[in-house]
Amino acid sequence: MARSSTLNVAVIGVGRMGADHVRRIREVVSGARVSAVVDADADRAEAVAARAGGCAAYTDPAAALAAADVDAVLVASPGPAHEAALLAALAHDLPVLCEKPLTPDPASALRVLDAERRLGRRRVQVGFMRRYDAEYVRLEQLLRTGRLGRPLLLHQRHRNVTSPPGWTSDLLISDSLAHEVDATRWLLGQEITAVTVLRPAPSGDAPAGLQDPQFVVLETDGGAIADVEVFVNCGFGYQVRAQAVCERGTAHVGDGHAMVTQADGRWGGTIAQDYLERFEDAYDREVQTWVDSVRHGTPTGPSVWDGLAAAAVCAAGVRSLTEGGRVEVELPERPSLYG
Ligand code: ISE
Repeated sequence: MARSSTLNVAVIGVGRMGADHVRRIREVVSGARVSAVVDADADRAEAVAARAGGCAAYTDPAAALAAADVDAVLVASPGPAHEAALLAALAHDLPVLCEKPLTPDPASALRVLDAERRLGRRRVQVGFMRRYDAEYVRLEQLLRTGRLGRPLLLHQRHRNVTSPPGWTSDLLISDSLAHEVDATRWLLGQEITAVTVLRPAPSGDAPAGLQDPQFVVLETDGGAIADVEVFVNCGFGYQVRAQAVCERGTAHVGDGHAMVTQADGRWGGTIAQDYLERFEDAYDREVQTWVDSVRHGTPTGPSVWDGLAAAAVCAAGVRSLTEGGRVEVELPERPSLYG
């Protein structure tokens, strides 16, 4: 693709997240346009394509990727559909931004990694958006300077208002905790070696049978310990926080009080209700950075290796949840392609 030309993006999966990315590419991001949308629901694909204008609707990802005016792919379909979409995109040597999880399990993530390695260059970026959130970026930069000494502990919180219908206890790990798994690896610059999932008494407000909340302990190869509360029916807001405890100080992000009011004998603010609101700026920055990077070469954000590492940690987490106890993470050697 010529450097100056507009990037024609096919968006695969136009449910809530994918439709928001279509809007973002149309209204916020520069240097790209949506040339195709794909969804198993033909009516939904048609409706999103009509809103986007100048865009074709497909139900079959393979047909969309074979179209002449597709330079890049954004995958926002449900996790189990990612492997097929990623392998098809890599077969066409197209750059991809794939929503998390890369794939739902390590075996399929490894197949994607092998396909990218065969191409010999990075084509895929994984949508771990915390890496583009202004507060998280500041925390990562601070930790990297070493000014507070070594990070010893990382306390994280991941709360959703309610879980989607049919949600399972495993999904609190593979779909929600996956973000904190990546944030832990990125913030600390360390790999996670073992996972222990603890099961507090479930909330009476969670659907029957759902283990919610969960408390997860992650051990790293640098000797740090990270804990994560995952609570997806907290009822009051979407809250994602991290506090690093270092040798000479602590740093805390995620309170994000944009405005505090004081009136009628009270003070307070509002809490975001979902991830599209809480991470709106981060998503904008993520997609713009991806577009800029692929227009000039290869994606620079979270890689297939990061997606595989998250899948391996989550698989260990699901085992700990179901069998109990501490489970070690099984991760192959990091290939040189991923530095
Ligand atoms: C969802 O898929 C997300 O990615 C959200 O960021 C997360 O908070 C939620 O728990 C997941 O199910």
